[in-house]
Amino acid sequence: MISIILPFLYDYGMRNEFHTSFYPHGLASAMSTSSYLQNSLRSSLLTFVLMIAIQLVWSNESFAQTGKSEREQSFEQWVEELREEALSLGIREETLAALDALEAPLEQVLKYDNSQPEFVQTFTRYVGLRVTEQQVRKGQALLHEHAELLAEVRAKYNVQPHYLAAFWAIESNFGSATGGFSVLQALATLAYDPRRADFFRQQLLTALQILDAGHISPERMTGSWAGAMGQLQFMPSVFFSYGVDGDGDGRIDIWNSLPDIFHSAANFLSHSGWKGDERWGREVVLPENFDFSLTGLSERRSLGEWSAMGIKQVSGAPLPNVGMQGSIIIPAGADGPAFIAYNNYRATLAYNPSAFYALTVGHLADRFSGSGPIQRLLVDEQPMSVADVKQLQELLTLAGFDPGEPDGRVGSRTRAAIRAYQEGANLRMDGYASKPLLEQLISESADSI
Ligand SMILES: [Ca+2]
Repeated sequence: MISIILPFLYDYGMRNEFHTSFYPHGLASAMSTSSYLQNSLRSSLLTFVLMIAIQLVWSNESFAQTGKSEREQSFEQWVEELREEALSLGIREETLAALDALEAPLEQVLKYDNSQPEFVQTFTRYVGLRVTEQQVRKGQALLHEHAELLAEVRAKYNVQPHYLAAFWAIESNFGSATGGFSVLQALATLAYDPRRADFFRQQLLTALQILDAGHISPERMTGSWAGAMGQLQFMPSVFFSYGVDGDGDGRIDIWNSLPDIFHSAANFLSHSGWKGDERWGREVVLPENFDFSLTGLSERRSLGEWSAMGIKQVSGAPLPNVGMQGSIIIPAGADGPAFIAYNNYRATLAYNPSAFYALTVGHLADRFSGSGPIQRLLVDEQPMSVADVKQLQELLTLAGFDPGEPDGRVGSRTRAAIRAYQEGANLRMDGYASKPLLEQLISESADSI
């Protein structure tokens, strides 16, 4: 399953490197900051799979405008048909008794699924919610507490402990926020809903296979509203492909067993290309005259080349003289912080194809090892609302650029259109959708009338 998903996913990550989790934003408008944090913490791995599903639907038009909104088949008939398919896959009848407990589609799941963000998340806020002094101290204490297990996992999969702790922190707040939904119920709700039915039906059938193998009971198979499970927030297909029985009790339990949790996460990362003798990247300072069209994952150069352009560590020291390649990532535009991202940053995107996510995992891991905060975070950035982004897209179109359908989402096409506009206007080509850029386009369009 994952082998089908991964290339797609990687591509998605490459083209949407600044796109952060769509769902957490949506949740943010409906919830307090603390519950938002809880939810965003448990929505990263699920997000990557969801985003693929969303991408499929959003690639042409907003899904609100496409597809049927309701099935003609009743939920009960649909469950019966699913049961037949599961039986044909060899899932035992006694396992399928869990389907008897399914209720009609869960309103709460659909509510989360349909929630829309009002504002585009800023990098400062995203990091600020996830990297706090308290989280850093907690992570350090847990690294100490589980040092022996983590060393064992490192020896086997070549993934450093402080990174595993960072994934664990961001996925589930070290296991304390794993989501309280029945995974079967959540997946059945989303699979019955016609919009992304095929994707969630596959996840549901895989969840039934996991139950059939006896890894967990249906009652304890809990997760997010979108079916991301346990302390790692693995979707069923990821569990199925990468889950590991770390404690050797015959079951893979990513809900309760720390050996299973760390082995599974490290196994996934190892298969995603993680290198245990490298860092993820680091914050850097760009020279005054830097060519911002060189930012982004598609530009990959040796550290020597970046050094020759005048890029330095934030301490002012030169970049290390090692044979590694990196890309320059600017999550908040030309005025915000800049990072050089190595191979492990790319591996992190396999977990969740979001630059904000990958930078935050890397930064949190650095903090666990004693590094300081990000030096150049913007403190007073005005967030763009979704309506602002739509207006920006409309104005770019009027000015002869091609940001795609004005949908209020900053995707790769919108960034490319911004860069093209910036090039013509002799501006720094950071491709970043900001308020000042919007204001400039508004004033230009007023001038041209
Ligand atoms: Ca186990």
